[in-house]
Amino acid sequence: MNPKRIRQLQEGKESRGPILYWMSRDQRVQDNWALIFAKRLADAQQVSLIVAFSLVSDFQFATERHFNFMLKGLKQVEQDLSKLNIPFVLLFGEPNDILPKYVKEHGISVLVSDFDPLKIKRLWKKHLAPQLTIPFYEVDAHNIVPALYVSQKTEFSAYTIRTKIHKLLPEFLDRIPGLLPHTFADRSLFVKNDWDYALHKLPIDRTVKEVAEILPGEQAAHEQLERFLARTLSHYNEKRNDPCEDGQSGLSPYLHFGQISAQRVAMEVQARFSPDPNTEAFLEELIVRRELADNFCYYNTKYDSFEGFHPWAQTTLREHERDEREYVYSVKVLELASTHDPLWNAAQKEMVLHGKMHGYMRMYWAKKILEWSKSPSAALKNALYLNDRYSLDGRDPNGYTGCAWSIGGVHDRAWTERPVFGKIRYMNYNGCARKFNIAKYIEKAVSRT
Ligand code: FAD
Ligand code: FO1
Repeated sequence: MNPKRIRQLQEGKESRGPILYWMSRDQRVQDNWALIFAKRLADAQQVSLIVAFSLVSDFQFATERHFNFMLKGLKQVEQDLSKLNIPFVLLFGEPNDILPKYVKEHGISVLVSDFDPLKIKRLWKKHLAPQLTIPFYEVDAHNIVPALYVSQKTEFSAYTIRTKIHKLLPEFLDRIPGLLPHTFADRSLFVKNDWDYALHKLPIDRTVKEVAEILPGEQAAHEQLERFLARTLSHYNEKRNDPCEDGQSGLSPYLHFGQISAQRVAMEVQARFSPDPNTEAFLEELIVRRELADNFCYYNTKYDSFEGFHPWAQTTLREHERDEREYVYSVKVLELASTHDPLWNAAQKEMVLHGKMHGYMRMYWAKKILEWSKSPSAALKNALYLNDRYSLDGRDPNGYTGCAWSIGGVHDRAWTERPVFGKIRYMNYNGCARKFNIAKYIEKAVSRT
């Protein structure tokens, strides 16, 4: 295992006791470098290995749609781990409150976590570390090239990080070892998790219902990958920007919850297809764009605010903040998809109904929110609120970066100046009409499956 994926967050006294992998971002058994690392430690010390997940019911306004997708995936994780003699423990509460107690009660000798660039996770670790006296590690199991290794600063654009990533891919697209059943298992550590409470009684917002057509879990993720490789990849380049087509992989909910490894996806593509414009376009999104988002969120802690935009963008947007807006919509009007623009309304409805808006429409959707909000800050706030509330893949570095790209020109260049947008790239209805059949998209977006 490449040691560059591992970071020690805290030294600690060597002791003998079970190893604990606190699973958070990478919610899968296969191809999970954090789990592989924890297993290696447990094998070397000949002690048991435990996996725990700390369930936080008020996690950033997540709704039933997100929690149930995640929890059904975690139920599969529990089953898959038990076949490997590894107990999975579902804990209720904030990690920095409940993990220190769990560590002490079970004589845990080493704590392993997975990497996540988002502020909430870094805060959890910051408050957790001082309460521990054992070694505490963090493993980047999400990125192919570890985020903290590929770059130590905020990259300006895809162009700058692409060269760094491509140079390192041969080193990090390495073989991912499978997991053998754990021999030092202590059956007393297996618990009966209260899934009924978690799925049905957790005090969460249940007004946003699950999306039936996107099945949760590691197995469903691999089935989706197979469908994508068999049917869609071969025309990804020309179809991915046509929202009337099923031209994308559909993997983002699974990647967001870590139910599939991006490294596995990339290696499957490379193993089964010779490089062509379709595989190149897909790997550019899956590797460069996605890992650029982690870079942006890690090194720019204002990733979810106007102040996180580049100075040139802040200046140009401020210069046009007073411009006359033809329409100004509140977040409620946007949420109800009741603007004057049928195309925008359809995109909003697609996200609400299906939990996933087509990637091309996300750009148009966010840019219109900039055009119809009283200020760029209000626009960003509304876009993030709606995206996180209805998109299964929301609350993700890709989302913060996608909204910052659309509204604040992050990782984009300046364009010809115009009202409201200033030099931020503009998109409009006619531009869409030139690219795809709007009527067909509207019908598809609002149809119940
Ligand atoms: P595919 O085209 O099949 O891409 C495969 C994978 O590559 C994606 O799952 C994702 O991990 C990565 N990827 C693709 N496009 C991008 C991109 N532009 N930036 C970063 N990674 C990318 N993506 C999310 O995962 N969650 C979000 O909340 C989200 N919000 C967005 C909001 C806006 C305003 C914009 C413009 C983009 C947003 N994106 C978000 C990025 C992108 O639109 C989605 O990742 C993509 O549509 C997911 O569908 P897919 O997996 O079928 O895409
Ligand atoms: N991570 C956790 O460790 N505990 C949670 O209870 C939790 C809930 C949750 C709900 C919705 C959602 O979109 C993400 C959630 N996450 C949770 C985080 C998730 O695992 C991802 O790590 C991040 O959101 C992406 O970086």
